[in-house]
Amino acid sequence: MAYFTGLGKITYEGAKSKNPLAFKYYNSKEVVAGKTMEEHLRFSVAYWHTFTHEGSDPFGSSSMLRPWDKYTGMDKAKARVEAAFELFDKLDVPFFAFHDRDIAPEGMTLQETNANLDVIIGMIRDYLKTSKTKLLWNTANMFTHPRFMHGAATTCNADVFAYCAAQVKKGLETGKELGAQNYVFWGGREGYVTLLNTDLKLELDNLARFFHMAVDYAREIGFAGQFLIEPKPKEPTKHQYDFDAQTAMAFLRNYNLQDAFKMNIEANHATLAGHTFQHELRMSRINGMLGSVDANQGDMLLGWDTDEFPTDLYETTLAMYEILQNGGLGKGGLNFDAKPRRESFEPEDLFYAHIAGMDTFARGLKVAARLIKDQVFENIIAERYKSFREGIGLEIVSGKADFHTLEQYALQNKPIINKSGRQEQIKAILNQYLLEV
Ligand code: XUL
Ligand code: CO
Repeated sequence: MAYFTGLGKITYEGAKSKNPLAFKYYNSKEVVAGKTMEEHLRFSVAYWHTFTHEGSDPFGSSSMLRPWDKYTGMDKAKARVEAAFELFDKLDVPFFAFHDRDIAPEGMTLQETNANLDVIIGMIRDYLKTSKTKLLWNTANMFTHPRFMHGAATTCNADVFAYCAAQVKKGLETGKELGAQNYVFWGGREGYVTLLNTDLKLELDNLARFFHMAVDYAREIGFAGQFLIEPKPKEPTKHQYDFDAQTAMAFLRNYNLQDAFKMNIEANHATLAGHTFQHELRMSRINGMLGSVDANQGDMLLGWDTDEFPTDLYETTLAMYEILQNGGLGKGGLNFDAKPRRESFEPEDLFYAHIAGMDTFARGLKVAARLIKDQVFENIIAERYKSFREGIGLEIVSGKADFHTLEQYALQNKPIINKSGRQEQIKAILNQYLLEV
């Protein structure tokens, strides 16, 4: 049965089109820097925002009008799968992503919960046989139910740790069965609220134990997906352990997990950590750990995770610059971890929102490709750091210098001459590229 009646396939009509239900910049087959847009961008629909989220916020109840809401329980879960594959097809997106509890409701016991899951997994598996859309990643929701109040793998309650292990074990089996390209760990409850009642060392050690068990089990069952950690500094927990990319990468190295994971960088999580989106992407990239992206944006006037669809060209351009410099996202993709605003409650808003996000990233890709082709930032940076390619700078970076030789050099009292960083001029160049492509 059709859920988005009256809405057809969304096609590319070009920048002059006035049709709100058409792509203006995303032309899936168009080749940019040697690959099609579809191959570069690897868009993914987030099941939770698009099919499960009902529009509630801490002050208000559901606002979304959803054609599957006439059903309840497992019937609603099944209707959502049908609607999902209809939307994937109409938007022509190559991927989607879900949490276990997005796709099927919990039962009274874990057995019942898993049985509910199995029904929906079977349905999704059947759709995947004919659909072009594949599973980018799945994950476990270990934050909504009150059992996770003290944490999931970092709980003070060993029974909860065991429950989480069972949940992720099932998640890895699900990922294998549905051919997931990745498996995500986002630790919404992995953190603490006050150190006055927290064994910080035990919680971190347990988190590492949990990850090692997951790696071992994936290997045991032959799950070939890439493991991803999704950093976020806070919300819902006051201090989350995977605070930002640098913190998460240091944690992985401390516990010898660095070869088994990459980062899933979310734009709004970056800004909550006091970073730019580009900072988190760059930090992951230069460490060889940029795996995937949750593509959204926050609101600079609000202090929480607003999960808006990305419409800021400046941000998507700089994000695509990092992704292109990374040689692409490999098994990762651009997952729209984003929801239409509570007041954009009609079903077609789901289409407008995705079209806006896809067009903004498509345009960002083209601008970024031109910036790289012209080596704009590379030339600026090479010039700025040229003192490290000759003389004393070359001795420093080639490991020949030490404090003795550097002191001797400094004692020559040669005049130190700095040059302008030209930030404003560089931003004006970036604007030229943004406006000209
Ligand atoms: C929460 C968030 C999650 C993860 C998956 O802020 O981003 O939806 O992406 O658990
Ligand atoms: Co996310």
